[in-house]
Amino acid sequence: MTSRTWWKEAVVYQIYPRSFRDSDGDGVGDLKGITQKLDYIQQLGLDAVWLNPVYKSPNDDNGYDISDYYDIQAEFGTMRDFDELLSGLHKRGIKLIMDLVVNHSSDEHPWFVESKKSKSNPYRDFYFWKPGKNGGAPNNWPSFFGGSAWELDITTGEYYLHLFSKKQPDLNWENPALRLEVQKLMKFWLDKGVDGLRLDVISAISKRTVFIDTDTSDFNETIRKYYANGPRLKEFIAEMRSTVWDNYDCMTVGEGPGITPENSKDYLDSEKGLNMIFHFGHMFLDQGEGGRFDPVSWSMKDFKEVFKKWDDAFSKNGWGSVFLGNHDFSRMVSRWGDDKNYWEKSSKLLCTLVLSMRGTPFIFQGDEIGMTNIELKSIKESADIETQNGWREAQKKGVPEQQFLRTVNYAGRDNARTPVQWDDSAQAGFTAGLPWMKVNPNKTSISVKSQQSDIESVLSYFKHMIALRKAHPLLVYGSYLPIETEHEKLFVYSREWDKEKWIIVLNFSPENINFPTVLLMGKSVVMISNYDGIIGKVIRPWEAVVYRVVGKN
Ligand code: TEU
Repeated sequence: MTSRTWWKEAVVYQIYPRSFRDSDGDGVGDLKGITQKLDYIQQLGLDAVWLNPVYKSPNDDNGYDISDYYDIQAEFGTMRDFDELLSGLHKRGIKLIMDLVVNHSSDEHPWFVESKKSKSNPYRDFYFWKPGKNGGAPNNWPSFFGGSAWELDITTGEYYLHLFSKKQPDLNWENPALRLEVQKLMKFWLDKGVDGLRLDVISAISKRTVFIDTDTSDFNETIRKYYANGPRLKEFIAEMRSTVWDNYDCMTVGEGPGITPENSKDYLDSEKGLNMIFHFGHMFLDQGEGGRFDPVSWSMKDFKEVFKKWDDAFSKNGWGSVFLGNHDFSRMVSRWGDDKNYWEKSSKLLCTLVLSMRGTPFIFQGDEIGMTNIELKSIKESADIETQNGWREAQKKGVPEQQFLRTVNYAGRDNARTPVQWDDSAQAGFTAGLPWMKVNPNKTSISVKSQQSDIESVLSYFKHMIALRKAHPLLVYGSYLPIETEHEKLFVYSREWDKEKWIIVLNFSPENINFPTVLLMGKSVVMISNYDGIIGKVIRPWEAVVYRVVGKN
C-alpha cells in the first residue's frame, strides 16, 4: 500500500499568471490579481497551486527564459507581492509549487552575457559552445521552436546550443559550478516557504556531449533518443535530491518530453528521484513526425492504451500526475471533447476523468468553467514564439497562411493562454486595460460569473467532483483497472480500495451506446453523473457516470 502523502492526495490548480487576472490595468495578469482571487481558488476545494514562471524574463517564451532567478518580473509585481500571495495561499491551507526552468536560461541572464564574451570567460562552460561544421551548425539537431538548435555567436565564432528559442541557451549541467548555482536558487525559494517545484524539461538536463546528428526525421523520436534521458540524468536528479530537496518538506514533479513508461523509473527512484512526473503520452497522440504543427488523427483506443501503460508503470514505481491540458496545449474541451455540440457534457466528462484517475490531478486555469480554444484570424494575433517560429518554417515550405492558421487554431499554445473569463464584460473581468492577448468572444456564455450560482454548471460539477475525490481515498489510492467494452469510444475503468469498488463510465462520443450491463453484475449507486437520472440501458452522448458497486443482485 502506497504511503499516504499530501501531494498524492492533492488536487493542483495551474495558474498561468499572465492570463489569470490583471490588478493594475496594464493588460498583463499579475501576482496581486491572483491574491485578489484567493477566495475563488479556495472555494474550488484545491490543495495546491502550480505557478508558471514569474521570475525576471525578457518574455521571449513568456517567462520560460529567465534572466534573474532571484527576482520577480516587473509586470507581475514585486517580491513583496509574491510574499503576500504565498502567505495568502498558506493561510487558506493551499500549498505553492513554483515552476523552475533550469534546463536553460535567458540569453540576457548575466551568466550568458559573460559566457559569450570570450572562450576563456569563467562562465564560458555554463553553456554548450561548439565550433561549426562544414560551414554550418555543429550538428543537425532541430529546435522545438523551429530551425536549428544551434546559434552562431559572432563574438567568438562559435555556436551555442538552444533546444528551444535562440534566446534560451541550454545550461551545461556537466559543470559543477552551474549545478551549485541551481542548488542555491532552489534553496532560496524553498527557504521562503515554497512547497514544491515543477522542474521544466528536466528530462533534457543531461546532454550526450558528443552531439552526434539525429538519425531520424521524427521530432519526438529525436527528443527521446538525443535530447532526453541522457547518461547523467539520474545522477543530477539524485544530487539535487540529496543537496536540496531532502532538507525540505517539498514535492518535486518533473516535466519533460521524452519520458516514457519504460524509462519513468529513472526519474522516480523513491530514495534518489523525483516524487512524480508529468507523462505526455496522450498529449503527443495527435502529433505527426513534424511535431505540434503536423497534426494527425488520434484514436480512443490509443488514448486508453496510454493511460493503461502509464498507470502500469506508476503502479510499480513512483507516482503519476494526470492532466488533459495546460499552458502548452489546446483547451481540453476543444481537443478531447466536443466544444460545439456537447460543450457542457464533454467538459464535465473530462473533469470526471482527470479527477477519477489514479495520480495527482492537475487542473489548468479556466478548465473548471470549460474555457475553449480561441480562433486567431491571423498569425499576427499569436503571442507565442513557438507559433511565430513555426510560421517562419512553414513559409519556407510554401504553406499558405490560412492553412497554417487552421493548424494553429487546432494545436497552438495561444489557445490555452487567453485571459480567464471572470464575467461577460468587455475584457471578461480580466483587466481594466487592453489585454496582452485577446479575450475569447464566448465570454458572453462561458464565465465564472455565469456559472458560480448555477448548480448545473461546469464549475459546480467540477467542485462536486473535487469534493467526491477528497471524501473518498479510493479515488486517490485505489487500484486502476481498465474494463474492455465493445465500443471503442466507451472508456470504462474500475477503482478498488479497501473492499470498495467503483466503476467509471465515460462515453467519448455523440452517440447513444448500449450500456454493457454485464459491467454491473451487482447493484450500484451513482456517485456523480453529468446527466439527470440514469437510464441504465444506454450511455448517452458524452455521458459520464461514477458508480459505487454495492453488492450482488
Ligand atoms: O515545455 C517543454 C515541453 O514539454 C514541450 O514539449 C512543450 O510542449 C513545448 O510547448 C514545446 O512544444 C516546457 C514549458 O512547459 C513550455 O511552456 C516552454 O516553452 C518549454 O518548456 C521551454 O522552457
